[in-house]
Amino acid sequence: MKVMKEMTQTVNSKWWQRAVIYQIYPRSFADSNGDGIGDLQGIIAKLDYLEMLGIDAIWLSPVCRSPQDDNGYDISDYRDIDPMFGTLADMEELIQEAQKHHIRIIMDLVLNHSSDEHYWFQEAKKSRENPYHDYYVWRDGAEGEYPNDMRAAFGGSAWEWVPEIQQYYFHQFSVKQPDLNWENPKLRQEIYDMINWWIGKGVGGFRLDVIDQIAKEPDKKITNNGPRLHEYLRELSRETFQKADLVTVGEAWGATTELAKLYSNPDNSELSMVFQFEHICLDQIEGKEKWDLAPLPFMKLKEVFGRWQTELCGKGWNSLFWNNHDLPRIVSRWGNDGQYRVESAKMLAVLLHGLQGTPYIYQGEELGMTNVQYEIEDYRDIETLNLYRERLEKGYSREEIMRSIHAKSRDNARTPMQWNDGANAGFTEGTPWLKINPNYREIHAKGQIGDEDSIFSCYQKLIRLRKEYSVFVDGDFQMLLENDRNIFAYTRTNADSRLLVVCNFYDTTVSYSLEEDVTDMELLISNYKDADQTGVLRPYEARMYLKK
Ligand code: TEU
Ligand code: CA
Repeated sequence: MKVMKEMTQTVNSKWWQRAVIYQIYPRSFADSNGDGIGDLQGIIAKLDYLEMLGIDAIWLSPVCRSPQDDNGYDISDYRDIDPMFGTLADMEELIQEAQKHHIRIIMDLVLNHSSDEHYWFQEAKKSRENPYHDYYVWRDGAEGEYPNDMRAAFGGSAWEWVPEIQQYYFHQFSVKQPDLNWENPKLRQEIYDMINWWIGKGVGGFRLDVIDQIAKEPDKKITNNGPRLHEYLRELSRETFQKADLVTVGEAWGATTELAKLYSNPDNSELSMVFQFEHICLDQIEGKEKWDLAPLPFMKLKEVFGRWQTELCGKGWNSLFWNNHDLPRIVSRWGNDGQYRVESAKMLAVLLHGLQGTPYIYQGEELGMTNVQYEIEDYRDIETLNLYRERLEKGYSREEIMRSIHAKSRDNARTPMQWNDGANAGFTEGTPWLKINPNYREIHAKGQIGDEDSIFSCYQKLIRLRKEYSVFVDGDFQMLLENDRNIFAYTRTNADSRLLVVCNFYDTTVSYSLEEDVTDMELLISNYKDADQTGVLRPYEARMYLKK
């Protein structure tokens, strides 16, 4: 009987609901040819490593042809690979080789904007009559008189003057990332054709960059969640994604639980799920920028996670993540990257992987890689460099700016992967494009593989458990110890079993009492060797129990 039940559940869930997805930032993962930049052959050489970890799919940050103004998020040819990363043949090889390792490749689609070096834009700026002109967002005006005061995410006005045609174009990100005009059905069709071409190459899905910004209406100063957004998404999905069994995840900074239920409607009319950022935006001064640091409001974090878990249950699907290529390293952020680095990295992993949704691991997270504290000369990220300049001009002190950069710079996530304790951490035989974190002599993959107490092994085990027990996928979430100021505790329950997760988020020992009787439960995973003492949690202690 029991076996039968497990089987129906497996049949009812989608592959991407049972999956764990691993994000690769290609330029920082593995360099195969010594030019200091990671590449596709480098990834192919590490597929054994990824299979050993147990992941099901790779989300690959953009590898298409690009002038790299924003590290590939400025695409100049959607149907070719940037020579820096390899060739189209390398990409096809990666898709096939990954398949042999039971890993699917998820491509990063940047559809809100292209590079200004894309053929479409080169044409578009030639004249107002050019057939590609309307692929972008233009407004008349006079030089120096911006259409309005909208700002770009990387600083400066969101409008750029093109003297040849006496018009401004709109860009939500850098000047080299002109926004595409989704109101134009011809542009939309070109995008669908391109996506179907990639589907034909056997990719397993797509991550959609800033997808909630495509329906912008600059005259009304609307960026996220424009009125036509879900209409566009349904058309996009119908014309492309629904033709294959793909996973699709949209990046949506403006998502609320209500919106997420539209995006991830189980009827498959839009996307599989979205990345929402409500938890990510908690440690900043409210109403200000991410650089304006505030301590993490832990009670709020619990409330946010709890609400997303409850609201989306059965009505949508969560993505679960602490990190990506835009965010600081979680162990340095909400863990402890000093004395308790190992314990806190594992605690954060256990907490996240027990929740309902699809977990994402960002490269190096499985090793407990940390933030860096470089001098400004050593940063490469356009957002960081612009912020530094802008805040100096505004009169901030250097110390204050560097404090923000050390805490929040995107380059924290982008330092090269630490493979071993040899030269350049085994990342490259040349000079790395971004300095390696000096702690690579202690923190590296080689030292963790096969060590059952390592962070790597903890991630490996969490992935294995997810494959073993359906309760990870479909169990109902219930928050416990709601008012506890140190502990995050919850259960997940389905017809077969029940998971209990208790995590101490802080560096002090705390006690607790639960109604749940753990004496007849199996301790599935924990981050201290002798974890038999109930009612007490040591610094960053995490335990996950199972009752069958
Ligand atoms: O990020 C969207 C985005 O809003 C971030 O740039 C965010 O503003 C910033 O990282 C945090 O302050 C996506 C990509 O993930 C990012 O790498 C790109 O730079 C951006 O879109 C533009 O394509
Ligand atoms: Ca290379």
